[in-house]
Amino acid sequence: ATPEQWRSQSIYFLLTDRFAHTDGSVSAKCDASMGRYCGGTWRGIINKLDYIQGMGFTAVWITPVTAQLEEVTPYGDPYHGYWQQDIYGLNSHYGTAKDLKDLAAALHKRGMYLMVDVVANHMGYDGSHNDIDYSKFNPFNNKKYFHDYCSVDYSSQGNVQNCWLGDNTVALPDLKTERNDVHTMWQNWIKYLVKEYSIDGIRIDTVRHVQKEFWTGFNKAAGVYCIGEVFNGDAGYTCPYQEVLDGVLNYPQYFPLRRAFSSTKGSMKELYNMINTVKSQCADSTLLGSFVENHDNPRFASYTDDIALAKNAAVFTIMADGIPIIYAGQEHQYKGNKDPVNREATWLSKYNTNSPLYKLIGKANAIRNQAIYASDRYTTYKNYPIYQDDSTIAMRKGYDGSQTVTVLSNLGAGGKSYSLSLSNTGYKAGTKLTEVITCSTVTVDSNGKVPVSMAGGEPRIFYPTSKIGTSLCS
Ligand code: ABC
Ligand code: CA
Repeated sequence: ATPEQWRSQSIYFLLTDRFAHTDGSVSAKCDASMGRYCGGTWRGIINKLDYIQGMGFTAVWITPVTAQLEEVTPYGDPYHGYWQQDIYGLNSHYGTAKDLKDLAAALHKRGMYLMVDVVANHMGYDGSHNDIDYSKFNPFNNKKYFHDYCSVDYSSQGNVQNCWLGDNTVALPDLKTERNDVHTMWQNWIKYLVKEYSIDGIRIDTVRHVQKEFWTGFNKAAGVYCIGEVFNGDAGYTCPYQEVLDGVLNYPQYFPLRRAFSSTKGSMKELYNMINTVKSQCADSTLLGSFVENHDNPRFASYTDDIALAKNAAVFTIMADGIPIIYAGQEHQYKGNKDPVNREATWLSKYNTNSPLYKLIGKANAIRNQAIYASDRYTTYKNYPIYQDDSTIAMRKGYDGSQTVTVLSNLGAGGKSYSLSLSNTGYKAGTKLTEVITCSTVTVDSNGKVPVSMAGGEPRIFYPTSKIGTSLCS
């Protein structure tokens, strides 16, 4: 699928090993701290698509599918998929080629997309850089395809690109991506992978560790939307990667977003400012990936167990610019505080569809999906922050008459009740609006202001009642 088509999707991100067993077991043990395979499969995902679609998601991003190192390392297994050795083989722990193809087909039957994570920066090896047996890698079966060893030091970009991630326990041999043959081998592979497994989009790992020029050709060869991981909070550093890839994960937004809502003292101003910074520095904020959790960072609930704060963070993620990404387990307030314990198995929640965040995420995705359905330009309108005070932020997205207005708070569940009279929403005086969290209605006043009642630190999302359709709030 194209960038244009991806703009309107909403992504559920999961680690294949941690999402679902083939038999749907909810009692299988999984102690994330062990770093071992826990038994999730592609077939397991197929059997749980109702659960994912029930939250309004339209796409699933799965961790890498390639064949991995086979040993049990001191860090455990490559259950996450980032320690590959054979890029043409599949990780048999997740199932067969047929299972993966069936997953794509099952998603497509529902009108959903499959996004697959890929790594082009490195291979993985059980041991130190001195011990590498290069013949184990396919097709990069010779030392000549790799940079000489040095360990990454983030103070120099050349070093970040040409030195090795990993360590002496698990080495991540760094490919000589500037070689023409390596470039061609990667392009041939990504073309093959996308076609063979009917993949709709690609998430690219460790993008900042490969020279920018590499990605233009790689993205083109993939022929589908590519979103790169540039793990850096500085928009000035991260945005330029959108000149070589369709999109990047919105790490610049991630840090202020997490800080704004992870305590009642978080800064709304910092978040407000970052919305504008990203809009001005990135080529297209509507093609970025919006998230507040992933498998590399502490879970949101490890900072606070306040449910109202978690709701506001999730609603921001979904209603801001770009493609929302929710990390499996976020809907159950999982609270693992770092790699590897932030990779808890989803089945341990028993796939509870009544959890407050499961329902809230479902609602936010539903109103976003409805806004997109009602106006095909909804997603290209750039999120406009219209109001901010010490504990509130309000933002508008969508053209006149079909815009959403989202009002968020970080007062938390104990937050006082207060009212706002909101300007700059663009709604005409007299318009009837539905607030979709409470399913109540308000009328825009004669001065064009929207009366907003905040309470208990809960988020608010407004949308014209005439366009809301029948499934929400009826
Ligand atoms: C394993 C064990 C860990 C153990 C570790 C040494 O080895 O599990 O317990 O501590 C995979 C696995 C990991 C595994 C690693 C290494 O491989 O998932 O479990 O850790 O073997 C991607 C993936 C990630 C994956 C890899 C490797 C890359 O999402 O899951 O890890 O294929 C860097 C990379 C980034 C990478 C991330 C984990 O490390 O750039 O691609 N993610 C700074 C740097 C970033 C750096 C980050 C974390 O630290 O700038 O480049 O990311 O190390 C902000 C700044 C940021 C700054 C942050 C910390 O602060 O703006 O720039 O990030 O303010
Ligand atoms: Ca590199």
